[in-house]
Amino acid sequence: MIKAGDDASVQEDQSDAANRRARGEFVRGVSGFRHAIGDRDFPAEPGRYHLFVALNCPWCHRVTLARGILGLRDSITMDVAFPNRTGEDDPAGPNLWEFRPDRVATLTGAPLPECTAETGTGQRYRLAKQIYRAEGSEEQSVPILYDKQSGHIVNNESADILRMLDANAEALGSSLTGGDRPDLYPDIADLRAEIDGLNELIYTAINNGAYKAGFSADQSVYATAFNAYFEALAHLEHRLSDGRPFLTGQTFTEADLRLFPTLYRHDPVYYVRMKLNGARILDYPHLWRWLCRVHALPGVAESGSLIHCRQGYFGRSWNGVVPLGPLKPMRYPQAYGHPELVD
Ligand SMILES: N[C@@H](CCC(=O)N[C@@H](CS)C(=O)NCC(=O)O)C(=O)O
Repeated sequence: MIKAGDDASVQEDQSDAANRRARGEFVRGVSGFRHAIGDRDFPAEPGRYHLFVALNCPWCHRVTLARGILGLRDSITMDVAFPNRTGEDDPAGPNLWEFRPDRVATLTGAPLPECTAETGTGQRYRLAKQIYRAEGSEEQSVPILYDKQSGHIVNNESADILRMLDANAEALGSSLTGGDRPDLYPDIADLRAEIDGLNELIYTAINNGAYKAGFSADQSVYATAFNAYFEALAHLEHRLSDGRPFLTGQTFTEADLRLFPTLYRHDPVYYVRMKLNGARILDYPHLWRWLCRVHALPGVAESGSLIHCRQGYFGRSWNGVVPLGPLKPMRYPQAYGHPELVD
């Protein structure tokens, strides 16, 4: 059973969550579907599994990255929700992920070509919530890994999904063989311990830390998250300062994959939207070169979309007007093609 477990690298401590939320702290809930490909009910087979994602969601970005990097784009189908969830006027209620390829994005003034209808269940549901309701669940989050054959949700925890796609890539029909397919979580005890340690720092201070800063309505909670975020960036900048290409050394691992979605969003989105204006990634030469190096890896660039990120993070807040910057030193994501910008 290949799963990431429920430690601090996967989910937040839920103790006293209601009071913490009442005091203005953003506390992320936990995922309830934790089956695994490889279980008796969910054998690893090509073409059997489907992903429901939103491209602005950094947790979904983990699984779209794994699908792309591991050569699984043809054997695992995927639907993409519109980046903005339903509004107050929606008959089904607000804050629900919607599969509406015709919906117009304020940023572009047109529908978003990556958005799809819901094609995984055969029911053509409008809302992700309906996929959960069919299982008797009140959850409503993305990503969702779905079994098209049994018509059941396998898992909705990105840390698990990424780990099980890596462990079952060959049996799932990866188009990459042997050395061409990265091993994201190599079975080497010391290296796994190092990856686990990085995962915990990156999840608590950076991936979820960004939300703790941007979505908390309490100055001291924000300040604690802000400081922890930039301390973690400084720590990782130092870790890369010995010239290693990736966080644990010569090879790209799960720790790199987990860090990428947040740093990809930092300069063009989080710097403004999450009030993380302590510095840009451009101000960290080693992290900038790492970001450009990962962005250039096969299967990475097409696994994300800054248009969806901008539309999603700004499209419903900030009176729906989406900031267009940064323009200097150049536009994003084009800037990720230029590691020399920090030379
Ligand atoms: N722990 C989950 C978190 C997933 C999550 O929080 N997704 C957000 C989108 S960024 C969501 O759908 N939130 C809506 C909700 O939970 O109602 C994972 O990593 O997969």
